[in-house]
Amino acid sequence: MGYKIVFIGLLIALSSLVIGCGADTYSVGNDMGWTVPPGGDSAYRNWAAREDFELGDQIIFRWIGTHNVVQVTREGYDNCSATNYNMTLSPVHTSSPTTFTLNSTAPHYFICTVDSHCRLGQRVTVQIGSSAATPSLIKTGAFLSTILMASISLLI
Ligand SMILES: [Cu+2]
Repeated sequence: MGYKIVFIGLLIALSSLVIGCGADTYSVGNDMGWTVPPGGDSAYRNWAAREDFELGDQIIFRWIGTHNVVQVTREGYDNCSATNYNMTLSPVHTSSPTTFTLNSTAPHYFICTVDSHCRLGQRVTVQIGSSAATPSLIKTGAFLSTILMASISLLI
């Protein structure tokens, strides 16, 4: 009987490990960091397009020099404005690094409000639940059910 309890314990540990692996951390712009990108905001569009963001992931803004980061609404993003309180969804963070957790499936918009940095391209949209994120969820589910099936067949 003892081995069954150990095995079930191992199973629970393994499952929580798999679930824990779901949350990732992303550094905005990778090596470029959070800055005025040379080619306009396409630099951040391209960065975001290459990543598979999921609920619970963390994104880190790192910068050198005078910048800040504030989460804004779509309107704030489009207008490069955080002056109206209706457009801001977070305080203006002025020290690097600043981390945000992706806690809703709605698009997340971030801008820098220093001078004309946003208009020059220092803004980014982070979109969760894109089609690219689905395969990893399916993989996790398939892996978990494989473990469960294997354990059930061993216990019987
Ligand atoms: Cu800036």
